[in-house]
Amino acid sequence: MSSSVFTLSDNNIPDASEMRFGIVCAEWNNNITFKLLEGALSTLKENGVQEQAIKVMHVPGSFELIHGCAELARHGWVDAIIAIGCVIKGDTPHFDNICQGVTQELAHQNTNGKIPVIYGLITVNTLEQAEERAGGKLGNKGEEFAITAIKMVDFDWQLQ
Ligand code: DLZ
Repeated sequence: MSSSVFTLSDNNIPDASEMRFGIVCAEWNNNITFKLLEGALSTLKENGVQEQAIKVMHVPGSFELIHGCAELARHGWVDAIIAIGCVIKGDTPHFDNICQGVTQELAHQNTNGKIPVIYGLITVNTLEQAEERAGGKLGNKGEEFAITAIKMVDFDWQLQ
């Protein structure tokens, strides 16, 4: 990997064997989002998360991540949620509307909700850039989302 690319440290990943996670994954651009989902799932399991401690929910598009994450959080069973989506820039303002809407609302849920919501929205100009981040030359960002989720649950648990 290029030294100019910043990556999350995977040192000192907390024990995740007692943690419960929700993943909300958008079906739009699922050639990308399902790879990110696979990366997140395998990393959670590699770090001790039990299969039955992960709830995966699908929503149609990235815009629906907002409602999906809010409802899953309200359900109360999980310690953190990973929101996975991929928005690829087109010729209309739709890209900006979706990116802004989802980003603001997930940020709002992070501030006002009880559990962390991990921002797994890939926003790119081209399909190639998305592929680079979903198992391509920049790795699989889903793995990074999973490690972030584990670290944030540990953060919350340290405050209890
Ligand atoms: C409509 C739309 C468009 C044009 N592009 C994307 C995209 O690149 N990625 C994505 O996840 N979803 C896209 N959508 C669908 C919207 O997220 C949403 O599902 C619809 O606007 C219905 O609310």
